[in-house]
This record gives sequence, C-alpha cells and structure tokens, in this order.
Amino acid sequence: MAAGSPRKESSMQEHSSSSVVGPTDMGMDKMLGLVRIRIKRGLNLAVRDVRSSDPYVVVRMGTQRMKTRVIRKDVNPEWNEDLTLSVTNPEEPVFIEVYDHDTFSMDDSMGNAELDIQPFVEALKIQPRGLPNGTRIKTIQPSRSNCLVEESSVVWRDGKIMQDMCLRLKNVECGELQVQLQWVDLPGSRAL
Ligand SMILES: [Ca+2]
Repeated sequence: MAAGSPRKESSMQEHSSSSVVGPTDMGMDKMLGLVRIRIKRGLNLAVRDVRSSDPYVVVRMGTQRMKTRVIRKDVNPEWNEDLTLSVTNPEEPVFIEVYDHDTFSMDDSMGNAELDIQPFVEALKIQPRGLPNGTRIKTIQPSRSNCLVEESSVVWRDGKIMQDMCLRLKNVECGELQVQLQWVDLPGSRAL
C-alpha cells in the first residue's frame, strides 16, 4: 500500500501483529502513527436551508478523506465522532470543511478551517510519563496563521496526550467547531 493512502486502524493492527507482513512491507516505516480527530460539536453554524442546516464535517489530509454523519436541522450539532488519519508528514495541514447535506441538490459549504498538527506532534516527543495528570505541555496562541478562537493547550491527561481546540470557520458568515486531537501509537511505526 502506498504511503499516505487512507488506511483503517483495525486492519493495520492486524497486520502489525502478523509475523508474515512486517512494518516495512506495509510502508509503516514511513508512518509516525495515527492522529485521532474527535469532532465534538459545532457552534452557531451557518443556516443553509430555510431555517437551519443539516451539517456534517469532512476532514482531509493528503489523499485521506474522512467524514462524520449528517445531523439533521441543527446549527449547534454534537457529533462526538472520531476521525482517524495516518500521519507520515506532520507538516501536511489538515483541512476541515463543514457542509449542509441536501437531498436534491449539491451540498452547500458551511465554512472551512485548516488545522496544524505540528505543535501537537512536537509535544509528543517529550516523555510525559511521570508528569502529573493535567500537565500542560505546550500552549498555542490564536494568530492570523491559524484558525484558533482562543489559546489551545497540548495536555497530558489520563495517560494520553491530547489537544482541545476551538476553530473559527472561514469563508462563511459564522460558525465555530470544537475538536480534540489524540495520538495513537502504532507498534512498528517510525519513531518520532
Ligand atoms: Ca440541507
């Protein structure tokens, strides 16, 4: 399988535990691991139907593309859905777009945002084991070059490294998106 193509986590774990197909055969020597993007909720999203919208979220990185389910007639939807992408190059931006699902016409855009996972991946390089639960490893301030509504911290919590962020959607009149990044280590993947 070519590096950067969409892969499912479950099948990867099967392969990595196999003695026949090694990590190198899988192209996993180029892979750093998986980033799990939890799409938590949308806030004050744009209206694209008469009074509301039927929003869903599409996440893209390189050739990978994942999407959430559609939530009907709700501009403050709660998805709480995990979209998992394999990471080979942390410099590659993650593109997020919200759409309004329409049955009889093309789905309309409800704005988009770019997400930089680099600070998150950088923070993974520290060895957090032994740190107190809830320790902030790194804090990223909102700026012109990111879509953050407020500062966002990479935190060591419950034995995991995670980053909560609130993104302001662009190319739209209104709308914010709450997401959370989590890292999934893979046996046999390239060291960070
Ligand atoms: Ca619609």
